[in-house]
This record gives sequence, C-alpha cells and structure tokens, in this order.
Amino acid sequence: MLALALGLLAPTTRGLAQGTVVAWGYNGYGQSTVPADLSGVTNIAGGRYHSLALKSDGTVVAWGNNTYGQTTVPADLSGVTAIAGGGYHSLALVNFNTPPVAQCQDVTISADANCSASASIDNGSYDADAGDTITVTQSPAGPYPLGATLVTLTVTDSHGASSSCAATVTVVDDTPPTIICPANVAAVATASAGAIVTFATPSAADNCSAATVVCSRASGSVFPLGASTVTCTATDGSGNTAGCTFQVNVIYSWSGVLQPINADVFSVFKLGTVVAVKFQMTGASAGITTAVARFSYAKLSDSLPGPVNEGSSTSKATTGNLFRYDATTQQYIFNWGTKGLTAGTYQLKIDLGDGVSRTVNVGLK
Ligand SMILES: [Ca+2]
Ligand SMILES: [Ca+2]
Repeated sequence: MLALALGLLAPTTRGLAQGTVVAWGYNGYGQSTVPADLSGVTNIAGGRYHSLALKSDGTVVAWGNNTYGQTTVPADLSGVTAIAGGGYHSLALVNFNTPPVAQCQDVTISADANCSASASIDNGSYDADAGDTITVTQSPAGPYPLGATLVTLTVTDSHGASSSCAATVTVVDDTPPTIICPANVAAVATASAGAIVTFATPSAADNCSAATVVCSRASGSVFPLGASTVTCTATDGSGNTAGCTFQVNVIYSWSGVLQPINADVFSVFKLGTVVAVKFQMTGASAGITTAVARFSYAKLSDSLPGPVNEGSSTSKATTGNLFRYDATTQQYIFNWGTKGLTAGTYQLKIDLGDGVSRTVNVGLK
C-alpha cells in the first residue's frame, strides 16, 4: 500500500515548504514518486496504485498507475475542494460558485438643475463566496428623468455568475422656479379711476418645466390712483412656487396752482378776502373732469415776506373741502375764504388722492 503525508504536517526540522507532498513505500507504478514540481498542495488521496494531490488553486495532480485512466485528470477540471482515490478510479468534488445575492430598494430623489437625478437602488447586494468580488450595474443606467423609472439591478461576481432585482427610482421636483419681476411702473392717470397699465410678464424659469406666472393684477387692467403692489407667482409643474413684487404708481398730471396764486413767486392776499385756488389737469390727465380734489390748509408762521401783492376774488367762499370742476375754463377751483384767520404764512394743500403731495405757500395780511 501507498502511504502519503502532507509536508504541512512534517516536522519543521525537515525544512520542507508548506504544501509539499512526501511519499514512501511501494513504488511499482511510480505512485511514491512525487512529481518534482508539485507544490501548494492542500489535500491528498491515495488509490491502490496511484496518488492524488489537490492544489490550493483548485486543480488536481495525479500520478502512478494509469491502467484505467485514474491518473488522467480531466483537462478542464478546476474549482476542486476535495479529492478521493478508489482502487482504480479517482474522485474530485467541484465546489460550484454561489451566485451573488441582489438586493434592491425603491429610491426617491430630488431632481437636479437638469431635472434628472442619479440614484442607486442597491440595498446591500453581496456574494457569499469568500474572495468573490461583485460588480453592480443598473439598467437603465441613469440619470433618471422626472417621475418613476423601473430599474433592474444586476450583480455579477468574479466568476461571471449574476443575479438581478428591480426597484423604482422616483425623481421628484422640489426645486421652486425662479421669477424676476419687471421694474416699478410709473403711469399717468387717464381717468379718476386710474389708468390702464401694461407691464412685461415677469421672466420665470424652472429646472423641470415651464413655470406658469400669475400676477395679482393683470397687465392691461385698470390700476387705481396711487401706489399698487403687484405680486406675481411662478408655479412649476410640481406645484413649487416662487414670488416677486413690483409697484405700479398712478398719478395725475396737473398744471400746478394757477393764477392768482403764483407757482414761483410768493403770493400775499388781503386777510379776510376769498382766495381762488385753481389748477388744471394736463397731459394724459387733461380730459379728466371727475377728479376728487380736496383742499386743506395749515398756518406755518406769523411772518410774511412782503406786502399784499394779489387782487381779491369776488367769488363766494367754497363750503366743504372739495374742489369743483369748471367746464368753461377746464379748471378745478376752490374758493378759500380767509375770514376769521390771522395774518401769516399758510401752506395750502391739494390732495388728488394719488399719493402726491401738492402744496403751495401763500401769505395773508
Ligand atoms: Ca460567487
Ligand atoms: Ca422645479
């Protein structure tokens, strides 16, 4: 009988490398003549007249009697993890590769500036075989468009075995659009209700879709006297919004105070007389006959810059505080009765309801 021993188990004093095979005894078929270049052996087996060695690379080496082909190792034999020798035959256990395990999960991710996103659905795919590495691929590979995409993940191990699973990548748009409002608009009233004002549509952009722009007041609509704030909102296809504001200011175009009050030189009237305060609408406001104009005054000081330099009006003093429109002269007139006032400088104020401060200083003496 043949006897074999692994060098691994040999006394270290013999100086043999690990994985060396040592054989002795009957050698009629060369079964005890270990091939000279044999090394890296992890297991051995003996048949009746032949020997077998399993190498660490999973290949098998056989020598000795080959009457029945028992030492003719199949050329493509690999991946062997165990061997055995019968009387006139040999056995090898091929350890089949375990395919990797693919594990997927659904992923929801925010769209980027290009309205797409890359995402991995891998949820810890692995290969149970020691030493196996895996590569993971996704089909389609991404980046993924807005919405849900069914993605197949394929895991391949270093032996070419693969497994796959599928999951959904959902790309959502949670980025608001951008919006830029036009500059503030100054407009002249064309009616006592204000003016029709047009303005450029705010520019809006979005990473995923055209943004719908809606303003609190539409271009081409009537804006009232004074300042109005227009709020515009851009909404993208996913309901994200962004806003901006701008001002529309509608004011009357007017003449300034007309004679007898000087717009430039200080006017002094005789105390107790009626002072006619007059103005006209001009420019785009010229045709307006229904403006609501209110008169008020305030005494600034007792001092006067000079003597009376204006003639007295023969008109009756206006009651209340509203100017009247005179169609003949196309003027707004308020007859300011000064009876009962004291001498000094007064500031007269004309309020047209458009937010503009219109004042002129006069003297009473
Ligand atoms: Ca494997
Ligand atoms: Ca968006």
